[in-house]
Amino acid sequence: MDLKQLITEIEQEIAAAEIKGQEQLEAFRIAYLGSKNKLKDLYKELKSVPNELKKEVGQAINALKTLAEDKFNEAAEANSKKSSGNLSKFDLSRPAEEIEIGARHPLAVVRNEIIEIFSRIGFSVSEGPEIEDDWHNFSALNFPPEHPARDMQDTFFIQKGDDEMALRTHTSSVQVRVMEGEEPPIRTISPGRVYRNEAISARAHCFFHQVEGLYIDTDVSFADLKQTLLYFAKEMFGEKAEIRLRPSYFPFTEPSAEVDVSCTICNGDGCNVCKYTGFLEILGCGMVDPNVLEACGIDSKKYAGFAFGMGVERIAQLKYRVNDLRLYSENDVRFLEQFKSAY
Ligand code: 2U9
Repeated sequence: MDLKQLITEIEQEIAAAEIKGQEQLEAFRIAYLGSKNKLKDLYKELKSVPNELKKEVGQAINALKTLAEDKFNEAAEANSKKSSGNLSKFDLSRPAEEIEIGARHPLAVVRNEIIEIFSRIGFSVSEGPEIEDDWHNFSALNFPPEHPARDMQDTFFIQKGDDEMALRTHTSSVQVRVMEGEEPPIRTISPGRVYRNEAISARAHCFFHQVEGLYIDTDVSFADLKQTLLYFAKEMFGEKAEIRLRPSYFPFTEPSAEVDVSCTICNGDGCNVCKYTGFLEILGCGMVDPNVLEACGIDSKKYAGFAFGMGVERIAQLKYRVNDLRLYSENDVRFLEQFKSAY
């Protein structure tokens, strides 16, 4: 074996060793300075070196040992500097970075605001199932057997064993359940998700959110309904808000009306948001049809009631000027972040 060549190789190895961390430093120490280091083997080989060369080779191996020690010390020093240097980079008195917290979804913000407004005048909150039977979604609400809403094209139907169920098309079904289970006076709102079999576009979605209200007692009149809705409009859109009612038709209310609020952009002067009418449609309402009261076990001779329903997306759209319904369900943070200050 060419001992000199081996010495040169090890010399190069040591010189080239890049010692970056504590682990590499320890590996280097074991290889060149440990109890079974490579240099020891060289010393053993020295025996077979011819006498006249022993001195020279011995000095070369000694030089290797010194080289290894120097390299080790140098790296150890650099390493300890680096770690103490790191520590001094920390300013422990510096205030922590602000933690990014999420925001409520705009629909939740608006739903909560609607709930708050009606709780202030004594309405409770009722919730119920999203998968409903025909009775609670349609029949009890006075939908005739051939009503188009009962069609596959408008409603999602689900087979549950032998029973055909529907994804509720409105939260009126919850209020049917309340009337079946409670004696008047009833004063409740039901917020929740509802489903319609529609193609998704900027103006329609296959699901959306409603808040419906129901008030049943002796001597409830259309004037009570109108004043309740005026109170709601002013709380939601501001003291200047006015409402107007237009006659309409729903199977479950008689008489029925659609309610507009004075345009939140131009205060009724006319602008492109209200299409120069000065008003924006916000909800539907009416006096509960006596057929509905009777179907739910309430004596329509003794009691009367009003009901109303609104789309949460629609109210949020008017409050925040959202021009595309799809934004509500796309989870795009650029949209959602804009509601960080809302509660
Ligand atoms: C019962 C009896 C009657 C709730 C009502 C409306 C009118 C209405 C729409 C507004 C926009 C649905 O979200 S929307 O598409 N709703 O116009 N809803 S009266 O009437 C009821 C509710 C429950 C027992």
